[in-house]
Order: sequence, then structure tokens, then C-alpha cells
Amino acid sequence: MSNMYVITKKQLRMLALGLILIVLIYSVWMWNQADTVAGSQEQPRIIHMVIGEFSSTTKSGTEFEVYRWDPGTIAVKEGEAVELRILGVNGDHHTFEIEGLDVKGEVKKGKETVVRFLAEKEGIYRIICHNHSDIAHQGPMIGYIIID
Ligand SMILES: [Cu+2]
Repeated sequence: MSNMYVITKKQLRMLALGLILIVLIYSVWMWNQADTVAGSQEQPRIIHMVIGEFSSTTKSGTEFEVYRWDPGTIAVKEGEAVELRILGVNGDHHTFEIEGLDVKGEVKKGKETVVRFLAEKEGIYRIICHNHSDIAHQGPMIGYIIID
């Protein structure tokens, strides 16, 4: 009696194929695990905004303009960590604050400003640009953050 085994080329190919399949299944499983981690509460909700401008001319020829947050209203969940990425398109600079959230910053033309906050308490919070706060100063440049 001999304990020798003969492995054919076909069996080797099947073994290699089996190993590749196992590695593939493991990779897909790990990929799904990574997605779960990325979607957890550790990661902030990222919201992109831009600063744009409306401009017009009256019948009498008076030009006027208003700077705007776009989108003008955003909604987040209570308890969420939030990251706003605000790109300045129109206007040289905008010094802003979010009332009631102790968030302040400045957006400059062509630059992205990133601010983070925790949406701790339900409510409607205004994001106000101090340079363009009313009609007399190319405003009101006011946006709304709904925490629900
Ligand atoms: Cu402004």
C-alpha cells in the first residue's frame, strides 16, 4: 500500500479557482464591513454649500444684487455631527455666524471654508452673513439650518 497521491493539472486549477473565490468573497465581506463603519455616527454628515448672487436691474435702471447661501435651507438630525463645506463663488468675503450654535467663520472667493458643529438641540438656526445682513448691504444673506 502506498500513501502517494497524484494531483492532476485539473485538480490544481480547481484548487486555485477555489482559493481565488474565497479571497473574493472575503474581500466583498470586508468591503461591506468598511461601509458600515463609514456610515456610523463617528463620521460627520457633510453638507456642501456655495455662496452665489442674484442680481437685477429695475425699470428705472437701478442695479441691485443679493448674496445667497445655496442651498438656503438645510436639515440635519438632532445629535448629528455636521460638517459644512462652503465654497465662495460671488463676493470677496463673507463673515458669518450660526446663531445659537457658537459657530463663526469667513468664506472667501474661490476658497472652501469648513466648519463643524454638533446638532445638539432641535430648532431652526439662522446662518447670517454680517457683511450682507440686509437690503441696504446686498442682503439679506441668511440661510436656515433645521435640526430635527
Ligand atoms: Cu455675505
